[in-house]
Amino acid sequence: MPIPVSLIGAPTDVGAGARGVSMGPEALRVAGLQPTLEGLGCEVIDRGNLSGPPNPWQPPVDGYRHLDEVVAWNSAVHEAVYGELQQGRLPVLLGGDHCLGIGSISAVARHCREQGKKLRILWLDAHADFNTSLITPSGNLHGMPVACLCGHGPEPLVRLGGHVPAIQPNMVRQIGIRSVDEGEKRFVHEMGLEVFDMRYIDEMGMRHTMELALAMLDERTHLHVSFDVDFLDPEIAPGVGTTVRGGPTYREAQLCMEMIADSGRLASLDVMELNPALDVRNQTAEVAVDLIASLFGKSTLMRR
Ligand code: HAR
Ligand code: MN
Ligand code: MN
Ligand code: MN
Repeated sequence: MPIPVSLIGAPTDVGAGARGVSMGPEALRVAGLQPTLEGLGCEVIDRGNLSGPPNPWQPPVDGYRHLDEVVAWNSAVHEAVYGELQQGRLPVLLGGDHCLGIGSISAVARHCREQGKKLRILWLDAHADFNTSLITPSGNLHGMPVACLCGHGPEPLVRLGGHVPAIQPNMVRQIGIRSVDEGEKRFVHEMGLEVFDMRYIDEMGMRHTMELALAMLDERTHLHVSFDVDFLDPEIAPGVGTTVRGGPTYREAQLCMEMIADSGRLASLDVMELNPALDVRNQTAEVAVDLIASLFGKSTLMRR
């Protein structure tokens, strides 16, 4: 049976520190996301773009930049993602900045609670996105979604999905991390987040990393992948607002995606932080689409 996939565009950069990720959804479409997934046997509906407030480009207030706008966009994302899951479809959120992971993952968590499913979240990112208003160096909410989902953040974001906290830290595996702020580092440790940082991947390899990140999944597990494109090394993915050197190579990233596909449990996906204003001839969008193809089961040879 073909996998029913729904593409949902969320063209906003209200949570980011640089303008331009609002153009991410269209760049992914131009790079051929829909035909690529159809070529792999998926049945794809493009739902078009959500709408929400424009980016007012104001300084932070009480440690948060654009909180009202971020709440509005996340509410729209929550309803859209939840609606697709209710219809038995696999939502692919096209960001947009990573603050939208709050709306997306709170919807996934709500669906899992109602369906009695276990939830595993893979957070592929250069950043831990675990800041709070007290420790953020920027006030940008795209640096805070994991903390918000775990119950640490502004009230309207923390209770977006109706259940506080939306998730437990032990549901999350972070992979590729290499930029964590000082206060954030302490908070990640305090909350016991499981982080496979770049040093771990260097020393142990992507294969071993993914074996651990995907350990103990079963047929009751809903696997959500939140793919921040800045996860990738800037050599292959320059089109993001916050590049950090020393990320996974093209092959390491492919192996990561292939092993997730092999788990057979992928049930929802975010593709975030792609910034066409900083890209070179849409190459980062094309790399992202290549990797998403692997995530949906494209492989070089027949697999045993
Ligand atoms: N940690 C920094 C901050 O909170 C930068 C966060 C950048 N985040 C993303 N998403 N690009 O991972 O301001
Ligand atoms: Mn389901
Ligand atoms: Mn991120
Ligand atoms: Mn990031």
